[in-house]
This record gives sequence, C-alpha cells and structure tokens, in this order.
Amino acid sequence: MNKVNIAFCDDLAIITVDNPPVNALSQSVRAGLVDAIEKADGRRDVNAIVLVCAGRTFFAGSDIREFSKPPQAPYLPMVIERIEENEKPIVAAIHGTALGGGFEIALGCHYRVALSDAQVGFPEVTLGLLPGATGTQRLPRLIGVEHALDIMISGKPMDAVTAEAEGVIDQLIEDENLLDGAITFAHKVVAKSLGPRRVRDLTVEPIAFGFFDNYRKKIKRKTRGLISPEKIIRCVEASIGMPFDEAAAQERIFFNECKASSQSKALRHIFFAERVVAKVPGVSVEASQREVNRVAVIGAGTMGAGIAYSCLAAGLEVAMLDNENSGLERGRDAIAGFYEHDVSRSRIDDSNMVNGLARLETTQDYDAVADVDLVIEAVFENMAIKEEVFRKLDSVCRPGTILATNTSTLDIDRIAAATERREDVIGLHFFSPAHIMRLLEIVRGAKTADDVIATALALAKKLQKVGVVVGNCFGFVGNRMLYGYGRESQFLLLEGAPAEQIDGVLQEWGMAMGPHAVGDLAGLDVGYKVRQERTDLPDDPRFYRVGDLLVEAGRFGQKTGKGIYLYERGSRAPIPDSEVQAMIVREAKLLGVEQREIGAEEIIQRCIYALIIEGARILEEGVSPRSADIDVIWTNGYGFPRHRGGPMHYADEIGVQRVYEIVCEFRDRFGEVYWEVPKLLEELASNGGKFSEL
Ligand code: 3H9
Repeated sequence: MNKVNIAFCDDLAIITVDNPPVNALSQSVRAGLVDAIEKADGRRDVNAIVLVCAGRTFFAGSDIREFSKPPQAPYLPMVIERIEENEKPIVAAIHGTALGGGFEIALGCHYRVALSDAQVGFPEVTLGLLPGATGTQRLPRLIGVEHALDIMISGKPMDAVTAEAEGVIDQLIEDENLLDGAITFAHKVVAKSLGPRRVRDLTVEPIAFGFFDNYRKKIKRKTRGLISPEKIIRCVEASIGMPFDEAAAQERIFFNECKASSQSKALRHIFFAERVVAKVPGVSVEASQREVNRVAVIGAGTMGAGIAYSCLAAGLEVAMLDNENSGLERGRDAIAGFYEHDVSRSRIDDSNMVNGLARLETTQDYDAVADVDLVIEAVFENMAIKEEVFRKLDSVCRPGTILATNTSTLDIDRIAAATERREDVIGLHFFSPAHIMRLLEIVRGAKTADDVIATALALAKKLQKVGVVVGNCFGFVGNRMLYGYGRESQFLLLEGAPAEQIDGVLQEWGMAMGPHAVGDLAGLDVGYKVRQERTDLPDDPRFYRVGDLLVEAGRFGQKTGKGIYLYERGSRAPIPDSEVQAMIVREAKLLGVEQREIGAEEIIQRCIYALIIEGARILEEGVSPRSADIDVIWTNGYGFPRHRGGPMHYADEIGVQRVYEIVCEFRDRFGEVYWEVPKLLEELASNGGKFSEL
C-alpha cells in the first residue's frame, strides 16, 4: 500500500499519509508528499489541497532512525519549501501530535485546522537536536521570540486550544470529523479567494535590548552541558537579524552539527531504549494482562504515600493500610500535600484533587484489602517483617491479586516463598520520591507469571513511569551498580580528593548531583544499615570507612543538618566542612592510605567505570537482558546524564577496548577485589564488540 495517497473531492485534493505507527516522515513519505503535491497542483480542477494523516496521529516528526544513516533526498526543508511555495492553498488537518518535522510541515502549510485534543510542539531538544526544517524561523514569526524559545528549549508540546488562541492554529474542529471539518474550511478559503498565506512573509516582533543574554542566563542551569539549546537561541537570533533563507541555511548547518554530535546520538539511543524496555524477551505484552483498578498500599510512610499518590493520580482507587492510625494520618496528610503542591503549580485543578482524595481509603484492617487487584507493600526494609506481611496478604487476598513488594534490596523469591502463590509475587521498586521519579524497576522472581510481568509493565505506563524488568539479585540492577560507584567515591575521599571536588567533577560531567551530595540527601544511615546486614562485603577497613564514621558520629546528612557537608538551617545547599576533611586526613593516615592530588579524569573513570563493569556482570548473568535496560535505569533513576546515553552506551562511545584497558590498569593499581575484569568486557574488547549489540 502507498504511504501517500491522493483523492479528489469537489475542487479539492485530499492527500492522506499513512505510515504507521506515528507517520514519521521517512524518505518514502517525503518523496510521496512532493509527488502528491505536484499531482494536485497540476490539475486544473483542484483549487485547494488538504493534508491529513491516517492512524493515531499527524506526523510525529522526522524518522529518527534515519538520522543514523546518510540523508536521502528529498530533504524535509525542500519538501516544506515545495509546500509553502504552492500557489493553491494547502490546509493541514491535525490530530494527535504534530511534532518536530511534523509541526514544521504544518507551519509550511498555508492554513492549519486541528482537533481540540491535538498537540503541537518541537521535542527536538530532547534528542539533542533543533527544529531543522525552518521551525526555528517560523515559530517566532507566529508567536513571538520568547514563547517560541520556551517551546523549543523545553521541548514541551502546546495544546491545540492554546495554539489556536495564539494564532498557530486557524480553527479548532470540535463537533465533526477532522477531515470533514478541514474540507469545509478549505472550501471557505477557496470561496473567499484567500489564497496561500505564508509564514515566511511575516516579520518577527521586535524584542527588548539584552533579551537574549537574559534568556541565556534564565535557562543556564536547566540546560547545563547541552549543545542544542544554545544553537536554538542562535537560530532565533538569526530570525531577527537575517533574511529568511539565510537564517534557514544557518539553521540547517546547526541542525547537522547537532545531529552528528555524540550528545544527540546518546539521546536518540535513550529515546529508543525507553521503548525497547517495554518489550521483554519471552513475555508478550499483549499476553493476557490482569485488570488493575483497585490498589492497596501497605505502609503509609514516605514511600507508601508517594506510591499511593502516583496511583491516585493515574485514576486508580487506593486503599492505604498501616498498623498505626497516626501513620495513616501522616500518610493522608502527605498525599493531600502532594495534591496541593500540584494544584499550586497548576498541574492539576481543584476537582482533580477532590476526586483523587475521594478515591483514597485508609485502613488498619487487612480484610479491607481482600478484593483489590494489586497490593504494593512498602513497609520497613526487613525480611522478617515483609514475610509476615506477605503471609497475611496470602491469607486474605482473593486469588489472582498481584502481590508486589517495594523492596530495594531483599530477595524477592524469599518474600514470595512466604505465600502459596509465588507466581503472583513481583517486585515493584519505586524510587524516592515515588510520585516524582520516573523509574520503576520491575523485579521478576523465579516463579513470577508472565501475565503479572505484562501487567506491571502496563501499570508503569499508566503511572507515567518507565518500567524496566530486571532479575532478582542483591540491589537488583540500579542499587547493585550504585554500590561500586559509591565505593569509588568513598575511596577517592581517603586518597585525597575532597567531597566537593568529587561532586563538582561528576556534576560538571553531567550527573544530576554528585555522589556525596546524594548520600547526604538520601541519608547516610540508610546505606549504613544495609551494610551492617550484609555478610558478603570485602574485609577491608577502608571500605565505606568515611561513610561509616560519619554515621557513627551522628552525621546522617541533610536531615541532621550535617553529613559529609554542613547545612544551614532550612537550606539544602551543601557547605564543605573542614572538620570532616580533617577527620578524613586522620583516618587515611591511620589506615596507611597515601593522600595525593587526584585529577578530574581519574575521578570520572573510577566512578563511571565501576558502574560499567558492574553493568557488564549484570548482562553476563542475565539479570538484565540488554544494555538498553541498564541505560534506562541509570538515566531515569540515578541522575546519569541522558546526553551521555547511560553507562553502557557511554562505554560503547568511548570504545569497549579503551574501557577494558583502563579497567585492567585499575585492577593492577587497586586490586582484583574491586576491579576484576568481567569476562564479557574482555570478550567484547577482544572481538571489537559493543554492549549495544548484545
Ligand atoms: C525532527 O523532526 C527533526 C526535524 O525538526 C528536522 C529534520 C530535518 N521516528 O512513543 P511510542 C516509534 S526530530 C521513528 O511508543 P506513543 C517508536 O520508536 C523528531 N520512530 O508511541 C515506537 O516504535 P516501536 C521529532 C518513531 O503513542 C513507535 O513509534 N519528533 C518516531 O506512546 C510508537 O512510539 C519526536 O521527537 C520517530 N519520530 O507516543 C517525536 N516516533 O513500536 C517522537 C515514534 O518499534 N515520538 N517512533 O517501539 C514521540 O514522542 C511519541 O512516539 C509520540 C507517540 C508522542 C508521537
């Protein structure tokens, strides 16, 4: 079947594009569009053209997969130029999402109509790109420089109702079929002889002196380390100072530079990786999923409240259970607080809050959760307590209820063994704060049924999270890898790098926060307690020594006003503490660790390569089936920079051979206990392979 079809209706040509799933503008679509326009233009009986897409959406943009291949004509800017120069008016009929190149096509058309639930936008920045088919020139002409920049720099879509109010959309189609509405609109254009109306002919509204400098300052923190936002600004500057074609040529150059950058490659990798994780080898997502409408959350602490709020926000009914009435009250207050916060930020309105809170029930009685579809246990991280909870759940819950645990470290199979229904037990590891963090590690036990996994993946989507299925091992994937990363950041302290240097270097490299600031935020006592319970840790007095000493001195982090850093009352800003530094120097001497100046490169390599080798082991053991799973976990749950694509993609980018050489060097310098070279790394290095090819 052709991807681009043309039909004639009265004096109109209707061009319909059908390129599932999202009508990406691949080469054949671009070529088909040019042909169809030529054909329509060549017919005397055609007075106007309607451009519409079949399926679930208008064009979702360029075909991102093509960016890794040599470009093929006709290029998108050529197609848009052909559309715009057409003498017979062209009307874009938009439904779903007109994104990136799709929005650029719409802006190249002479008129735009849309369903009122449609969205338009430029998400290119999320792929390390900029709108590269004249979008940076057209949008400022329509909605002004500042708003256009906000849309392109945030990557967030604009809803059609707002777009209509701002003159981007000419008419909303409310009560009729989109195509019928677009046809009626096109007839009116012809009847009134409105002719083609070209965005390029508009002028950009003048802006205040110094506007761009201020704008750069405003976005500096949010766009730290990224290449494309600055290039977007320069394109928009050009839209004021240069003729359209010249500025468009400059946009093209910047677009190609961005496309060739390692940042864009990494961000494109993450885009596809986040979709790959939804497909679990051997588990059909279409496989019968269990219906989830009613959820019980056991434990009304911070985690339980965050989980409950996520479920409520997704429209589910929630029963929150806790042994203590005071706990339930605190949990309910926390949830009300999350709602109020979201209302104050205009993310939701009052009615969402009222409806949401009406769907929340609190109880101390296990019988009240007997009929739910899913239970998520979020009680204290202790095996005996969790086993007890699961025994109770097993005895009260109806057959078929999914029993999930939010443990971050404990053995899922042992928890499942407390029940007579191991196939219904799964790990749902939320990250704190649970209503904000996007990652959900879905831990598969030895007996977990496929439909339970499929249901968990669907739930993640419903909660607007990225669900990644992982195997059962200590710390699963994320926290297991975190151990090596944290260990190196601790050793570096003893060896002479101050916490603020380590954090500064890693933050500059792209981590959302440095490891020591994260430790203080999460609470140093949390990791301490976990280490106390472990029996498999190396017999090495240097191991997490600084962390242990801090906790033993009552310095738990932000919550006690001091951890590795100091915090002023009510402030989260870390202040380096000379007392801690002196303590580290003393301890290093005591342990015979020689202190030295440590450079940024070593800090990055030791921390990040520690992640990579643990990731390699995880792949070797099959705890994660693909390197993409690990990359999605680290970019969504641990602040790993998306523009570096996740630890495994980063290793591929540096070159596995190079990583292998450095890891061997570290093994020789720091010992096999910590730097044993994983077989997989060695194998890939010797045969020129990549983690992404596994
Ligand atoms: C651009 O346009 C550059 C121009 O400015 C300049 C050029 C010169 N290409 O997300 P879903 C696949 S840059 C190729 O699960 P949803 C996706 O991988 C582009 N493939 O659906 C998945 O495949 P699979 C700017 C794409 O309903 C399937 O479609 N545009 C593309 O949850 C379904 O995707 C964007 O950045 C693509 N452009 O969400 C928009 N898009 O089934 C990117 C999707 O094999 N797309 N696929 O896993 C989206 O944001 C979402 O897909 C969308 C639908 C909101 C449209």
